[in-house]
Amino acid sequence: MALFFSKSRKLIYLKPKMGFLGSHFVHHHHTLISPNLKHPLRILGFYPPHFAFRRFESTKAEIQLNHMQNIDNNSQVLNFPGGKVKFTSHLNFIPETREERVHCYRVLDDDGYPVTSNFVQIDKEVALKMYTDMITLQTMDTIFYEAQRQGRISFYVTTLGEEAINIASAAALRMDDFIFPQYREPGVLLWRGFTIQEFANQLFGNKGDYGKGRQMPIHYGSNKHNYITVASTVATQLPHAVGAAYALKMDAKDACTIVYFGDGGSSTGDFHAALNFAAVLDAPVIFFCRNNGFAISTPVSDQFRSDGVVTRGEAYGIRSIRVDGNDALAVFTAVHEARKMAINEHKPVLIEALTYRAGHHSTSDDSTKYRPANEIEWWRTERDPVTRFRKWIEKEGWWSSQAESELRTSLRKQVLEAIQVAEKTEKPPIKDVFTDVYDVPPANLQEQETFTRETIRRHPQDYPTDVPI
Ligand SMILES: Cc1ncc(C[n+]2csc(CCOP(=O)(O)OP(=O)(O)O)c2C)c(N)n1
Repeated sequence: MALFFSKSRKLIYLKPKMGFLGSHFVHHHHTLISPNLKHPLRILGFYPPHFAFRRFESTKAEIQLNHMQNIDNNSQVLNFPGGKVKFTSHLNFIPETREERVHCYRVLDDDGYPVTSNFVQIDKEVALKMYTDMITLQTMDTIFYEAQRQGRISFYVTTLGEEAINIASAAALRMDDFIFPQYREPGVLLWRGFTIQEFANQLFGNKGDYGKGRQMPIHYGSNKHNYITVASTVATQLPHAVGAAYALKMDAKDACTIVYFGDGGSSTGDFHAALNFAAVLDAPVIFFCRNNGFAISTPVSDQFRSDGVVTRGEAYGIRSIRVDGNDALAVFTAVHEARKMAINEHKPVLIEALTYRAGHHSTSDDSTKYRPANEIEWWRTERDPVTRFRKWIEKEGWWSSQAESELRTSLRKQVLEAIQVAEKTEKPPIKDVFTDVYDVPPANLQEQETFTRETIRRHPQDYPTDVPI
């Protein structure tokens, strides 16, 4: 297809007769669809009275074309494919930011007092499980982190500062909903019943690990709990969650998917592809962004120029909300409502939870090298999500100092015992390195297995004794 201007400045459009690859052209004159000021023809100084754009010969294209030609002159509305658009004579560029940043929904103030009654009520039993799981998460983080420092495990990532996000979002979901985690959401798995021993088995890569010791520590996963295994590659879980959500919709399941990611993850191509697919497919997926201020050492000021991540929802036609990620009741309410919209209306929803990564990125990081120690301290003391939730349950009369110290003592014991058991449990056998990918292992894999076994036979002293051969 080619476009030319005739002497009368009418746009002439050469239509390939045999479809878009054809070489035989015929001339057509078409009615003007008044281009807006951004149109290249205007930039060139042309004001063609007639303009049309036709792609292929198809019934669909024909219908679209008819729509485009149907301008309602009275109301100055363009019937554009996808919906009507009003014309304007104002040369208004949409500003890059709003005058005011998107507000952040919260329920509890820093002292644990509800500032609104506009939230989903939770009963005592749920509240106490939420609090217990937050403390369990904290205790696991403290002790497993130490175990890494002692060289007993190779790597660890804490969830410090993001306990409310983990536990409250999990509490607002149902077991049939599928979880697509990044790596800082073990609390969701904990909420679903994954035991401290199961966490320890994965960290130590022993034969109790469902990944058979083939992954780095913290790459948890559990079929039983609808928790898709963590992938190191940032944000690859986003398109997966959309596909799974679409499948749930097709199967008319009363369930949705939720996908967690960080502010860093929102800069990947996968994020954008996932949001767009979810919007056009009406997939029941909750996009949960933990905006914790940093992607390792990259602060959000270097991550994006937009008002965080929440504003991106609108760009893709997705409902979105910003919540205080350190307020368990706000997180619970937002996810609870988002789940209803996702399932009942088949709508994706984007939640941006503002929080702070109060620990280092991982055991391979020292965050004091790129952010002030007093900033970390302020978030740990003044804005700690666990303390805030504790103040609320205490005000409700559901918790006491005695219950607190009993819980902490018991959990510490449980985590230490789990480590001892995990450490003593033997590793998965060597053969597991070579299984589970191919039904029949290809020749090169068989060669590698033979080579590994021969090498171990020749140098037994260089191989761990707790890996069965
Ligand atoms: C595709 C990809 N790029 C880079 C990395 C290295 N990497 C691991 S974690 C991380 C930061 C991610 O930050 P964010 O998404 O904000 O999550 P947070 O760690 O803050 O929870 C990066 C860049 C990776 N694992 N995968």
